[in-house]
Amino acid sequence: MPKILVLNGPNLNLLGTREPAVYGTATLADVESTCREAAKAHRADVDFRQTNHEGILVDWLHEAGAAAGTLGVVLNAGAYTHTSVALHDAIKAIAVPVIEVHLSNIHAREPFRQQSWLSPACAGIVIGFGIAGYALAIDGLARTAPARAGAKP
Ligand code: CA2
Repeated sequence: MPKILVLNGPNLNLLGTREPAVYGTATLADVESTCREAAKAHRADVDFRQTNHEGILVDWLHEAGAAAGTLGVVLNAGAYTHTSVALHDAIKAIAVPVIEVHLSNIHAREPFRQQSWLSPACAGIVIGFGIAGYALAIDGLARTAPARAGAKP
């Protein structure tokens, strides 16, 4: 069965505990269920992970690039989105599509959140749809991955 790797970055383990006006009330476990449900419709498996460490996200992206049968990666890199050249380079370095997801519309927030170092390296972006954005990203990956196979610039 094809696999979709869903990677979550720093502080997303705290989802649902604070700032409901910005991030909603769903927890990361709810995000995982949403992803599994969305992937099931495409007969794909989900490998769902969270870390607070930038280098671990880099390692996981490399792992996705090396694994056979990975349809793509859904990545919410949290605050590393706005700082990490290392993640930009890792996304560029792998031949699987990476979809950047954000719960909130980062362009409608503080100026420091309006810059993403990841967007130029990603195959697609889903921003501002709350946890539904993860399902939209999985849907987009599953619909476009066959056409993309081996075609990442
Ligand atoms: O909107 C998003 O998905 C973000 O990636 C979330 C990150 C933020 O740094 C990005 O700018 C945008 C932060 C996630 C932290 O989430 C928490 C939620 C509740 C309580 C504590 C942290």
